[in-house]
Amino acid sequence: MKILVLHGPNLNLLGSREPEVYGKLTLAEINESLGALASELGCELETFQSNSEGALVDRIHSSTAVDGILINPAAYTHTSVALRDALAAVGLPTVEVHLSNVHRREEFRHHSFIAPIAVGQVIGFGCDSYLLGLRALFNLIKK
Ligand code: DHK
Repeated sequence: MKILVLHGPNLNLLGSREPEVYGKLTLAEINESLGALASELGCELETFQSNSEGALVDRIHSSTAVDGILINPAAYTHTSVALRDALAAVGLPTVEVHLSNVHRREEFRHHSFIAPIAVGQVIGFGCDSYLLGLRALFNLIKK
């Protein structure tokens, strides 16, 4: 089983970016924790971060040898029909995650274009959102 982990814009700055909102872990540290959990579960992971909407869409299109997608679309969550359409087009089970609880934040973060095509969301638990999301996606695909 192979799972593609996608990180959206500005997540490359994790660690130094608004740590009171997004936590102190860097993206490399989050990817490392995901890698450790993937080994424990016995699945393969591929991780990709981009600040560019088009690059994320292209990566989704080329996800042919992948069984599921774990995505933190970051700001594109609230703006991107293109990302949502790309995920719908490939039709892979998708779990949406967020480090912060977007519903406790500004109104513009309350709407997700991705949620209606995702199997589920895990939000508000920092790095654990990713780990819980990976576990849930793995269990779903395994069924
Ligand atoms: C990350 C971002 O960059 C924001 O634009 C989202 C999300 C929330 C997060 O909590 O992981 O609104």
